[in-house]
Amino acid sequence: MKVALIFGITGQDGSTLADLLLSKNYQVHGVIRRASNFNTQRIDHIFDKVSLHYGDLTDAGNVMGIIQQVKPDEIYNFSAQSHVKVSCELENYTFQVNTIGLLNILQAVRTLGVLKTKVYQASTSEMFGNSTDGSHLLNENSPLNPVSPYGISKVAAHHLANYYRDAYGMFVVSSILMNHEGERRGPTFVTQKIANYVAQYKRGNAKAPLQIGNLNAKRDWSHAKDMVQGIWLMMQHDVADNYLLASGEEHSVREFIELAFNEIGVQVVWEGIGEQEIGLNTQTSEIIVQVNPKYYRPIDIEHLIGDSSKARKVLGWKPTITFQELVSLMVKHQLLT
Ligand code: NAP
Ligand code: G4F
Repeated sequence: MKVALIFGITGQDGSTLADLLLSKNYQVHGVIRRASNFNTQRIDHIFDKVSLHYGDLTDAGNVMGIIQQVKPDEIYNFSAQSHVKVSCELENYTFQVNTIGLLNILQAVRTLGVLKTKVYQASTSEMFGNSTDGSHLLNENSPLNPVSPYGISKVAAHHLANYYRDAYGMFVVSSILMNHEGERRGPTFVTQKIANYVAQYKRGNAKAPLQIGNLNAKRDWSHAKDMVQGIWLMMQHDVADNYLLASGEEHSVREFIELAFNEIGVQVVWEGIGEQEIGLNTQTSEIIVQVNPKYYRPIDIEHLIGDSSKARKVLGWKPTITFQELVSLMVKHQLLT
């Protein structure tokens, strides 16, 4: 039985990977943070099947102690201050968790001399910044031009992963993940915010129009289940390497909103431009979407679209859930909750 240790098991990806690893008969350990309220909603259904350890990635001694105790075959690092806009306000903290946090894992594995332990790092398409205007696909070799503290912290971590692999021969995989969402997505990311609003609107509980920032930003959106499948495959490969996972399609926030409302039989028509833009329910002329500059970022990424041909060729990975299916799954899930 393989032993896995998941940092960030309470998050979208960590909990989704835990389900996958349990289905493959792993012994699964996860690190959870002490919170003033329950933070285990995403793992409540497997609570008796996983071993949980209190921890925090910024506490090097704690990280070392957990790794020494669990002796994992595979460590998956999903822990992060993962919100891009929040990183513009919590700069220092974002680096402590996203960069120093990974360093704490790498140093622990090296110091403990458990060099056969494989380490996975969740890197991100946010590292590319505005490297493309959407006219070409980003891949593992594309330039990294991050435009947020989050992106910069993840670039440093990505380089640390490369360094530990090259300098010490450790099995360290860093995957560049394009956006991925799903039923477990955090409520402050744009897709879940939209899906949640649409369900409230359907129930007649929406008190004001959906407040939204940059409608024209385009992202390459996949489902988290497809991503964790690719992540697991990377960790089973003979050689540690970096892989980019993507659907290869980009869609705008505006398209996501239109499709989400279509799920409840509402068509959206747009009027106005910039901060004055609104979305109307075509049947009732009611304003259902309103641009709110509060959700703008100091610098936003306008296009993200990826080329995952390396992962498809080497790992045999491909996404199975389309963009349309993703939107539908998320809205249906919100309608049930
Ligand atoms: P998420 O839902 O925000 O989960 C983040 C996890 O990190 C949570 O379990 C959180 O614990 C934990 N965490 C935060 N600070 C921590 C700390 N100081 N010590 C220990 N744990 C801490 O993120 P996600 O969407 O699953 O993403 C997983 C990883 O992939 C992240 O590293 C993210 O940056 C990266 N990524 C995500 C995407 C995407 O589109 N989802 C794309 C590219 C890369 P709490 O539950 O207690 O908050
Ligand atoms: O959903 P988002 O907050 O995701 P973002 O910034 O792309 O980051 C996510 O994907 C990254 C991978 O590229 C991950 F590394 C990161 O951890 C996270 O999972 O925003 C998506 C787009 C942005 O352009 C944003 O400006 O939606 C735009 N947007 C428009 N209105 C909004 C809103 N974003 C949020 N969160 N809230 C809004 O009201």
